[in-house]
Amino acid sequence: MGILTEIKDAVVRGRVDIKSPYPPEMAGKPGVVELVEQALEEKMDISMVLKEGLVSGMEVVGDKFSSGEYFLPDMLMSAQAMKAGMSILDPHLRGKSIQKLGKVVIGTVKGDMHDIGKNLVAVILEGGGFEVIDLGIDVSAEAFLSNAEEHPGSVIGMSALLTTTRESMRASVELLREKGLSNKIIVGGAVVTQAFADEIGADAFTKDAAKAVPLVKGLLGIAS
Ligand code: B12
Repeated sequence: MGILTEIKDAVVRGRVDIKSPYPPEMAGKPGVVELVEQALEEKMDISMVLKEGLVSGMEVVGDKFSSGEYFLPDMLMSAQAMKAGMSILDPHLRGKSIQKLGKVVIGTVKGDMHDIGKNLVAVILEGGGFEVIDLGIDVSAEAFLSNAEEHPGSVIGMSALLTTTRESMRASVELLREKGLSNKIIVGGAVVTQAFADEIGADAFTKDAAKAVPLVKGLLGIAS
């Protein structure tokens, strides 16, 4: 098995590290932590480790949850494994950019606790040279509004992973527009599409965290 497949498998099985007792049948075997460290030692491309290892593992977890094979605790274990892997990649994704190109305020919308994708976008934007203010999860429309007012000219990033919380995203965009704020808004998350982004009046959308950097540059009129 190649290292990327091993990382993917460890995410799917929720194996955090070698010391973890979970899952019992993998006792003593390396987890995401050791495997990601090994991939970095082998100088593997970081975006491949991210996309083909960690993120593709989470896609399988989502499918297993949809089909009823996985339950909430399984999804949680996998999320922990994914987060452990991300924390190792984090300094590499952040890069060494010193000059700040602009500010992005980002958060997961009200009612939604999913933060893996949002965190990834935040780290990649920081790596791309932006100052990122992370409001966390379950962010109300009012909180997006007050932060947009506090940081004029910032781009507002919103993430939603649930069909139900897409409506919180709509409400947040509407509130900013209603109050006449000119901050540009970028949206994303598993349930968001370009069509939905257009429908609610967001300025940009992407599925791909890496594309967030050129998109935000575009919104701020910075040449790529
Ligand atoms: C991990 C996970 C969880 C974890 C979350 C842990 C955490 N800290 O985030 C836990 C176990 C807590 C969880 C809970 C629930 N979950 Co859940 N979860 C997932 C899972 C498996 C993976 C999500 C993930 O992290 N993906 C990896 C990241 C990297 O991808 P991503 O978030 O999509 O982000 C990428 C892009 O979308 C984009 N992006 C994301 N945000 C943003 C923002 C901006 C500005 C931009 C530009 C881009 C961008 O960039 C990222 C990188 O490419 C998905 C399945 C799936 N395939 O999405 C289900 C899923 C989202 N969950 C689902 C459900 C139903 C739930 C629960 C309601 C289950 C329950 N019965 O309680 C609860 C809801 C809790 C709540 N109120 O939020 C459903 C949603 C169905 C729907 N359409 O509404 C899914 C799709 C599973 C399924 N197939 O049914 N979940």
